[in-house]
Amino acid sequence: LKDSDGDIAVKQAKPQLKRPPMYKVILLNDDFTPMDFVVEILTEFFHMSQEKATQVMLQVHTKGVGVCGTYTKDVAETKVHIVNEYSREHHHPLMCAMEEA
Ligand code: NFA
Repeated sequence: LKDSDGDIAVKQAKPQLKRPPMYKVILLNDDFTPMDFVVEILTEFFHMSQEKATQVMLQVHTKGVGVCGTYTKDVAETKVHIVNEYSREHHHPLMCAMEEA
């Protein structure tokens, strides 16, 4: 790259100051998955208390979507995978997904 004086400007590596993007892991409502199963997912895989898990489950049930937690990309991807696999194994249609926070 040449600057206004015609000098060659060498591109300098800028220090990495940005934090990595974070991702929300979300649960989507459906008409079939038992409420107890959703609470179990939230306590087992997202380390929520029974009370917090019940709140989040009811939020998903009434509003259609709820946040399980916010994680780095790798961790969010792994959680989504594990939850969806666990739900399928138990023949429930529960859907877990992720979106940039
Ligand atoms: N809507 C489900 C039911 O009435 C419960 C549910 C809650 C499913 C949260 C998925 C997520 N059994």
